[in-house]
Amino acid sequence: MDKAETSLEALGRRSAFSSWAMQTNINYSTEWLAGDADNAYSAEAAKLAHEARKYDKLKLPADLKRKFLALKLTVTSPAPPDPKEQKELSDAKVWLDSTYGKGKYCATPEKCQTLDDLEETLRSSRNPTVLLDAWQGWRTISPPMRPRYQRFVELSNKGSQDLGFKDTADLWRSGYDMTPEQFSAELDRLDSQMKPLYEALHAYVRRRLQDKYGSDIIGADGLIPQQLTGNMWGQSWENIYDLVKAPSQTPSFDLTKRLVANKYDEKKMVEAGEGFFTSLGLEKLPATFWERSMLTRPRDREVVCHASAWDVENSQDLRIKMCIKINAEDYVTIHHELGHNYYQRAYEKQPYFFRGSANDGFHEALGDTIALSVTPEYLKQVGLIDKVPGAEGDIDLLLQKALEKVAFQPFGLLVDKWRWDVFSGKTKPADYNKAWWALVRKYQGMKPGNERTEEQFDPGAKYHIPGNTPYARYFLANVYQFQFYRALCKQVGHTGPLHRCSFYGDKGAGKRLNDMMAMGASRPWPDALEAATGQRELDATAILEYFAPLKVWLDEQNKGRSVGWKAE
Ligand code: X8Z
Ligand code: ZN
Repeated sequence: MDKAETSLEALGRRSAFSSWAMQTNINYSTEWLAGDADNAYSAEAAKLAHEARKYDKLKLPADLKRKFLALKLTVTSPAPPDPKEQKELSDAKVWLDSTYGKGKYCATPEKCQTLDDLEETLRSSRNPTVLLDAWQGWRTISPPMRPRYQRFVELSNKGSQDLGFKDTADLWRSGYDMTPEQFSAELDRLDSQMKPLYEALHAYVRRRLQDKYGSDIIGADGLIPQQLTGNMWGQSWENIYDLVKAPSQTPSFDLTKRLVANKYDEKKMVEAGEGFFTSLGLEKLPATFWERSMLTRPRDREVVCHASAWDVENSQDLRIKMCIKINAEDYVTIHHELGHNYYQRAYEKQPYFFRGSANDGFHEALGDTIALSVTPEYLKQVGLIDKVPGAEGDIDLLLQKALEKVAFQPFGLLVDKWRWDVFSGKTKPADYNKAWWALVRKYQGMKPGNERTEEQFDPGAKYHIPGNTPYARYFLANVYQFQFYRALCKQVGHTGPLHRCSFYGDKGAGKRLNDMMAMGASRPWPDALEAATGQRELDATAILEYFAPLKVWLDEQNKGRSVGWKAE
């Protein structure tokens, strides 16, 4: 095990440098380097994990057993035994990632738009024709991915089977200190706990969209057209807050406008995020963070803009890679990314296989927990707004947050529901698109902007599919973050409605979070959760408690109207 940790740490570092070079400057040479380094790491990990199977039946100390499992799970798409196929898999991974990064919609050869441009259109346009064009235009980047994705699935399954898993989905669901079946059941349990809240929000938003765009945009099935949600995938709806805000309530402030008015640039946005973490007693980011991070889209080269946080060398080489826009959405995302960096720094001293979070949902939840503390009271403290809205503004504040968090959950679930079926073979390649849209209808209660066929490959137009990043982690994170937040608010002695709590400046809250983060992946996740919250279970009551006043209000608004939709 010591030898495995040493060799994978070195190969992992090489792979991180190559991948950073590729993602911040996509070209033939950097793709070659990234593919080569990924291949070296994956092949070594597969070899070691395969050898380690001989210890499967031994009774080992808990620590060592955990490390052996981490060794098997270290590559999310494990290399098959044949070296030629290993190389083919690594090359496919890099190609899919860079193809997404380079993706452009060219309505005419002279007019090509990147994802940032198209997302801006979805955020701000209220013209249905323009919205549909941007929505379907982005989906022109992914049909070429289809055959390669199919091959990627085959090869990755071979690698997983060689390690004793049924398929790659089985491997992904093996990292949660319970069986894969129990994990799926946990997600369904949480989903049903939150469903009434989602349905109430969905019904309310649907009506307001009808008010805006006319009643014929919604058919008898009650499904919302995805391109009208202000987001490319309908995964969060905060960009259409202006359309759905409660007319009778006091309008709350517009954070995007306040950022612009206060002359925030990209760097200042990140400094503001850092300021929250340091207020909790955590150290400032290292000087190299500012030298090596990529904060804006470069004009002279292709990059992967999807936001990510890195610890390239595990020695304070923290960086983020992001194409920041001055708006409220990116303000939250910056806190999310810095949460990853602070987590990485906290577990730096752990042995290689324990340098990770308790499970992947924890890593995604940390920064979001901080961002929940970005309350009007906090924004006033840092000078972004002049006046804190009174209690009469509560519904609007909650509505705004629900458009971000509650709206997300069905999407957070469906992405991996799709992949689990793809990896297991339940969904055949000939039905990739059909299966995707069936899940969108079932969970999101949405429909595509226009007719979709198997000529297209719409899952490939969402970063995490070509980027091969598991997605259930974000669903979990949305549950965990409210558990963390509720516990910390209790610790700082907050009274009053939960959503008005900010633990900004509280060193005790910072210590509690950091102590949990410093455990890394060394203990089963319920232990880490307990350290931070006193609870050992995933529990959606915290998110439900947060939104309880909004739920009452939504139910009133929806009285006498239909709630729900027909998915079939
Ligand atoms: O991918 C991300 C982060 C990087 S880990 C920006 N998120 C998901 C997404 O964008 O789809 C954060 C929320 C969900
Ligand atoms: Zn993240």
